[in-house]
Formats: sequence, structure tokens, C-alpha cells
Amino acid sequence: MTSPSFTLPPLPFEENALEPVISGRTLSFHYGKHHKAYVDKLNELAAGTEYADMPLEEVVKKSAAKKDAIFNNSGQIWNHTFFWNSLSPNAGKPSGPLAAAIDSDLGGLEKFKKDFAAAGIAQFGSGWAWLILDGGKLKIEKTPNAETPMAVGKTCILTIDVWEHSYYLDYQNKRPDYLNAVIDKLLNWDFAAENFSRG
Ligand code: MN3
Repeated sequence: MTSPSFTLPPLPFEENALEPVISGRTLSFHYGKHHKAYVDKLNELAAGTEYADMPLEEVVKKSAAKKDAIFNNSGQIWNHTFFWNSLSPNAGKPSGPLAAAIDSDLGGLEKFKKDFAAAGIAQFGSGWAWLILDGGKLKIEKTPNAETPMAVGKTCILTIDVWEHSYYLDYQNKRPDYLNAVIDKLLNWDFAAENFSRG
């Protein structure tokens, strides 16, 4: 059995690229400390286990039923990497088949924005808001802690981290302000369209 070699993927933008919505200071802690800590911890936990040689997605899926420390750390690695890719300083707008599906499944872009923020606000404690594709339909979900729709075979389109560490330095307790700003200014609709086309 080889040693595990889970890695911290590079951020897809500079640490200060999302200012003023998300500060460089927040990103340096969130990516450089929190995300990195999940990678370091998983490498420690997976050493000498059946998980050591698995791709990350498989670790998440295999450990999902147990919700143990392996699941929490692998899920958080995957969720954070997906979150960074869900953000862009050049956000753009949904177009083509994705825009059409937002209209037909979610009542249009403005309603989606409200409902996506509401999901993040309603997540009690730590967790994630998700735009997913499930059975061919777009849906909004929220998950607690490290849980991820990917683990149960749903196609993730976009996510927003609502753990306090993602917004506290910039917004203190005002999670709704953080969510509304991210949804308005930073959602990466190109990444969403790629995920949608593969779903
Ligand atoms: Mn986080």
C-alpha cells in the first residue's frame, strides 16, 4: 500500500481577485489554512487504509455512509475545490441550455438568486448551498458540514460555502449580505455551464 498523496489544487485566481466581495485576507485563511488543513488531515487519516490509493471522489463516496473523519476531510477537500471553481471575478451570466433550464426548472434567474441565497441562509450552522442537477432537473439544495450532493450521485453545478470562516472577516455575522454579494457578482457561469453539459 502506497502513502496517500492527496493534494491541495491551486486556486483558479489570485487571492485578492475576488475583492471587494471576498477579501484577500479571507481567501488566504480559507484556502491556505482551512482547505490545506483538510488535505493534510486526510493524508494522515488515509495512511495505511483502503483509501490511500483511491481518487478523492471515490474516497468521498465510499465514506459517505459512515460520515466519519475520512468523510469529513475528503468531502471538505472536494467541496472547497468545487467552491473555488464556482467563483470568478468575471462572473458573466447564464446562457444557452443552462439559462433555459433555470427558467423552466427554477422560475428564472431572479428567483434562482433569491432561492439560492435563502438556502444558504437557512442552513443552520455550517454547510453549503448547492445548485444541482438531479434526474434531469435543476434543484437548489443545502447540506450540513462536509456533506455533498456528489456523494449520492447528483451532478453539482455551483456551490457556496456558508461555514462562518468563509465570511466572518468580511461580513461578521451577516451571512445574507455575503450570500447576496457572491450570488450577484461572483458566480462562475462558464463553470456552471460545463457541469450542466456533463450532467
Ligand atoms: Mn470553507
